[in-house]
Amino acid sequence: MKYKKSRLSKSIKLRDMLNSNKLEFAMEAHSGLSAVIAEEAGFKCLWASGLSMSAMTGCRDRNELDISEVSKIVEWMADHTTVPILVDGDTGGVDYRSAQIMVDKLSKAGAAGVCIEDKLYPKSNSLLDGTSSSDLADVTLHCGKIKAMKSENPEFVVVARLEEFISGLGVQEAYRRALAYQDAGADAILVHSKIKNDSQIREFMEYWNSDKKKGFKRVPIVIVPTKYFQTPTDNFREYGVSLVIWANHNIRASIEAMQKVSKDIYERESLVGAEKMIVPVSEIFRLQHDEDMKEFDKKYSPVYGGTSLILSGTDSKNVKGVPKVLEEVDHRTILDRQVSVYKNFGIKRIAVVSGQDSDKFDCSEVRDLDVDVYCNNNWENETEVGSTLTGLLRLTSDCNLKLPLIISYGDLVFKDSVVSQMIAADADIVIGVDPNPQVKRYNEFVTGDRKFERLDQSNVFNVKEVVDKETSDSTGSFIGMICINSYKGLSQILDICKEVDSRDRMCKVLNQLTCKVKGVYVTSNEWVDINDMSDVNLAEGL
Ligand code: SPV
Ligand code: MG
Repeated sequence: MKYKKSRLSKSIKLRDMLNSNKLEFAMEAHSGLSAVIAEEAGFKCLWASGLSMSAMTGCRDRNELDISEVSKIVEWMADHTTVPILVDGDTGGVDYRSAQIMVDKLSKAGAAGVCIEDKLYPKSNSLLDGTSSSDLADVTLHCGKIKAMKSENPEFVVVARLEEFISGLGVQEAYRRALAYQDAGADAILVHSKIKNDSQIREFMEYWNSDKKKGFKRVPIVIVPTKYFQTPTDNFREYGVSLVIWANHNIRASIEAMQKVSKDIYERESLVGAEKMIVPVSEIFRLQHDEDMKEFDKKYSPVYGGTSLILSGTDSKNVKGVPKVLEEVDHRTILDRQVSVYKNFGIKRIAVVSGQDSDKFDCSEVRDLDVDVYCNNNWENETEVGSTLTGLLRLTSDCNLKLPLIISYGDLVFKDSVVSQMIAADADIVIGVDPNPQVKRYNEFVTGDRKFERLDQSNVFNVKEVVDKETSDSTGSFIGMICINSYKGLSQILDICKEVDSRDRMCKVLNQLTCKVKGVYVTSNEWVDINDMSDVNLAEGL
């Protein structure tokens, strides 16, 4: 997905947030979906909560999920978001080696850092009653884990969590351990408290800030105010806290919503009540970025069932007296080359409009290509506009016409890239335009809303004008290819072809379109129009 960025940069982002002088916030998430929702709300950091991830799977928050399972959940979260994720690593496992494996797995999953608490494995949730000092891990065991984790991956953020207040001990023990964990290499300390006010946090911060004032280095402090939620956030700013974790609010919100909706549907035996309580299905698709698929499909999948119309209806004879589309370039006719490009895109229905020497199309080479040949009997008095009308009338006479419909002049040799860009552009009609000012082949000039720049990410632009005279605003020259991507575009082009004089230039038709028209800049190494032997040589090199 487009979101998978460098893991290293996410760790750097998290470390920068911790070390900024601003109070920052991390929102709880426990799945890919909740992570997307939290990022969309504006959060710059996510907390992969152990409590929530366990609850989401129906497990207890007691190390019932193993590290591979946690890593998989984190991977889904990281795959679909861009912000750093701090993972709740519980105790870091039984020993230093489990803690190292945890860092390895979580960093591979795309997390930015992990937080480990100084309790014994298996731990239970800190907000449950009954945690006592006998549940605490030995300081040296915890320091060993922190050192091992930092040696495994120095970039990966390690936050050491103090459970002393949770276990009924005082600030001296919490402070003593915080210093030990900082010395072991922790990037930050999480001070946990479950009383209903912030007095323990304030007390701890007094110790920490007093050290800082004396010039000692002290790592950033992280807090989890689930139980002291009534404390004004400005207090935390005042104490110099670095990161606040809103630790379980998405899972709690979802539990209430699911309970209400399940009960309502069960009791009513109907969806009538529930429908008003829930998002429409389209919201799921939006959060899944389903919209992107349209663009991906257009870019990467064959179009299966499109149509193409090759125009050979005008006086397009070559020197040997055959229509130009039957001219050979490196032992293959132009028609054969165009047909094979179209077939590469899954386009099956291909028609050629013939004019002069229509009988030349009645040969085994053309029959083998499986194309329809429509003769424009009035070819002598008409331009490409007349041939286009002849072709479109035939193609639309049955209701099976499949879009996109690509029209190409019969003297063109072009690469797949031309067609793929035209099909992928989001517009009713897309035209191919060569930005090279030397190219004036059809003398039809296009003005786009931006000029071609070699380093631009996209070659697609909005078409402002197509005229038969070059102006100072012209940004390129029409190459003789039109891609009709919508039925709106098709009906407009058909109506205009009927209205204008069939001896008019194609630019007259294109210029009257009111639907969304875009151009694609196509460079000379992607197409050639065949006029003479030098063009044939150029086309052979494509
Ligand atoms: C979690 O969110 O899993 C935590 C925070 O560890 S707490 O539930 O308060 O222990
Ligand atoms: Mg936890």
